[in-house]
Amino acid sequence: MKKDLLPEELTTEQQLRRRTLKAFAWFGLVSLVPIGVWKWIAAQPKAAGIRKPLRQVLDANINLNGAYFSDTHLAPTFPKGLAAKQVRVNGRDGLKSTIDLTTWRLRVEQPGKSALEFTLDDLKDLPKQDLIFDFKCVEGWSQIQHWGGVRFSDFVKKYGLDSTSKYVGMETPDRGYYVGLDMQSALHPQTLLAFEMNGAPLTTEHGAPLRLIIPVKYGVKNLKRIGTIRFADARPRDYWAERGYDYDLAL
Ligand SMILES: Nc1nc2c(c(=O)[nH]1)N[C@H]1C(S)=C(S)[C@@H](COP(=O)(O)O)O[C@H]1N2
Ligand SMILES: [Mo]
Repeated sequence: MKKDLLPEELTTEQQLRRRTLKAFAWFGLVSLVPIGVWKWIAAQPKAAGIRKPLRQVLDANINLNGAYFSDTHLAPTFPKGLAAKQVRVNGRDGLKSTIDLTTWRLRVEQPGKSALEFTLDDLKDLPKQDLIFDFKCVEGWSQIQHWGGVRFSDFVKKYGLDSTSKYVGMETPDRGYYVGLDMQSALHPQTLLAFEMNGAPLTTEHGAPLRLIIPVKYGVKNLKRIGTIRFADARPRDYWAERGYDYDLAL
């Protein structure tokens, strides 16, 4: 019988061949496991058109997404000095008519209740928040921007608004632009009703007198010039969802 050579007695070529064979043996063994697992998955019943074990992985991912932007998971914030001085302007839907800031009121509609109206001063009674974060547009640009306003959740709490509805819809006064938001995102601690940009009152093109800033969503959901906020269990209409975009547009 041929003597088994110690590794150091082998030529480089022999050592290489040995290692390759070893690797192939392991590869063969390991690949048997996934085949077995796959056969088992394929034999499982389907849930919502997908084999149950795969569906469960999907569901786990969806739950993870929810947890990612829960109260304890915040979008990264930056020091004021990093905020853009020239803030990009994008989208003028619902902003084409002129607006009289002295007569403007924020209208709030809730199921089974009469509509409420708020002035900007009513909002300014709440604790002011500054938020400097990376604003992201689906068109592919992002910019570090500095916004000031009050938490939507503080507004809901202070005026006892209906946080049990599934959705919140927001519209411009002329109804030319409108968005729908799931309640969890609306109540996120970084979601602001903003009346300031870079420490100064909002300009018309950035949504004066009041706009939405919602860092857990793409730019399109950050509605400028809010006229009405509507609480509802049915999914509110959404301008860009009607034009083929994903409804959630979560980051
Ligand atoms: N009323 C209104 N709000 C709007 C839009 C719009 O067209 N009309 N465009 C959205 C989009 S696509 C983006 S990226 C942001 C841009 O906000 P900015 O112009 O302050 O940068 O506003 C969002 N809010
Ligand atoms: Mo956008």
